[in-house]
Amino acid sequence: MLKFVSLLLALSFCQGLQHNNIDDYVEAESVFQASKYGSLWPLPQKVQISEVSFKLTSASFRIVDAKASSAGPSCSLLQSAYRRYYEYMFGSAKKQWGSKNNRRSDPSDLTELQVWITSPDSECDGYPSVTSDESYELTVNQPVAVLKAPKVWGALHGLETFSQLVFEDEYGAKSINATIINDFPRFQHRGILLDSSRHFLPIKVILANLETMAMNKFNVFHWHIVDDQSFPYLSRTFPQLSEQGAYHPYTHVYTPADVKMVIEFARLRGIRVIPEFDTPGHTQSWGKGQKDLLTPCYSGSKPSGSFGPVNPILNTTYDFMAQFFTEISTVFPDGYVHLGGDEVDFTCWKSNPDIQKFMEQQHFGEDYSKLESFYIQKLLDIVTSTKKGYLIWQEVFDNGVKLKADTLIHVWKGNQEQYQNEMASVTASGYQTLLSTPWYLNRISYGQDWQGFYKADPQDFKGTDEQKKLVIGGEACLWGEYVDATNLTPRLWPRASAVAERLWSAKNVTDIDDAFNRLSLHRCRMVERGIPAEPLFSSYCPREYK
Ligand code: CP6
Repeated sequence: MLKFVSLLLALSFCQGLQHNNIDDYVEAESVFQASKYGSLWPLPQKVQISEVSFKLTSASFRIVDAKASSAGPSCSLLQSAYRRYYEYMFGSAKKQWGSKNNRRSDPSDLTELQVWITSPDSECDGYPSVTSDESYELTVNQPVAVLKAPKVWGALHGLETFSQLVFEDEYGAKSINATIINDFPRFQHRGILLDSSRHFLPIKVILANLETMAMNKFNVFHWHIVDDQSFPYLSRTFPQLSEQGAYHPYTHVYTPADVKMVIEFARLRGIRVIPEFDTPGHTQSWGKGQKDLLTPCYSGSKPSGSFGPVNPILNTTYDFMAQFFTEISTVFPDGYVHLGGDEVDFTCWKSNPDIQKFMEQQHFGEDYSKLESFYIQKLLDIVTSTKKGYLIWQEVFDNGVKLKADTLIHVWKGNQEQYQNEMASVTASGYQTLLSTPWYLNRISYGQDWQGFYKADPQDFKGTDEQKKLVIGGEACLWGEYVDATNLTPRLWPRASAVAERLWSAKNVTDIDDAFNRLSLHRCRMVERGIPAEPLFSSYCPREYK
């Protein structure tokens, strides 16, 4: 009771919240306790759930455009979302979908969800961006439910929330409580990093991940597409990069058509695709197909035959980068690219006599981070000329590289004290920032490690309100050294869901017991939807053997 009261105080808009049917149902069925918020995940900003409930049947229920909506039948983004969510709620291949005959309706049935895009430009045919309006209002009442959103992006989130409100009563009939929800994200940038270089990730794994991201209201797919180990990106301008650098030149590559498919699948779910082409380190695979791109390492006075980071002293390097990033700027529609810049090893640069000579000419002394900055600054100018913004790992900021004011600094290193200090100093310099350090999901340990992910808050550091506003969100990272198609999904979900709620819900949504109860049900829902998400703890799912 105490917990309920404090939650009510914390979410003071929840007047009128009563004990509801979801509780009765769940308490009877499972070992975990029911939350007042059923299986909602991430928790919306404002929720009022009444004890009044309605039935939904696949025969009589439809999702339709509201008459006044600025998006009509020609908005295929919404039409395909209606179909997707109808199938999640009622199962697939229901003949009744869309047909008006044969609709019996009981007076207590909920028969329609009307989707109303209120802004004149629905953005149906556009791409989501960092400034997209993702808000929505959902009212479930008789005889119809109404989902109002300024843009399609909010409507997509509202459809997910609506589907999360539907539950089965003890006879297996679908029900929904009268509900009012007003929702919007706490942070604009809520990402997942997947790494397709250490292991090739088949397209269907990437698409399944995007589908699951939408269930968790994530909106950025950070595609760490290439790295030292392999170069699966098939470049039209430099096809030899993947011919020589992929694990296999035909089967383990992302063709232009594959990349297009990923971007469109993501767009239809309100997800941005930000590719990362990490340089000057982490580039061994680039060297296979691009002669003279990497620095030759020396042993004594002779080349050793091995190569280091990108060679920063050759004009040909910058000609290559200009052509390469011009292609990237047209292939990926998002306004940002991630340029990496992390973990540059200076050993090879130090061994090379031509680099040593260049260091002298430039008066860099023995400070190889100056050489790194020299390279990055030229790269940033090249990418700026392609009209893209950029994200970079924190080392680039740490080395004092001159950055455009709208550069996003991605914090990934250190312990809690160190990353909080880093967030403080990045924002004190006026840059926007993203946090990943506490959310390295590739790190596994025994027990409920999702609780640690859940407790981390990207605005917990010493700084002014102005500084806190520069934190635009965070990303959960799943680095690929120990992950491929066999284990990616259960390693990521539901652990990434903990990050999803931290980045979407209000700052004061921190009740770990309530989170456990909702997340357990959310995980069962992901499993029912065909996503092999691992369990949080000893438990069973309400419908797992049906
Ligand atoms: N690859 C690249 C990696 C990592 C980084 N960059 C990494 C470092 C430490 C851990 C996990 C991943 N594998 N390109 C750092 C941003 Cl624990």
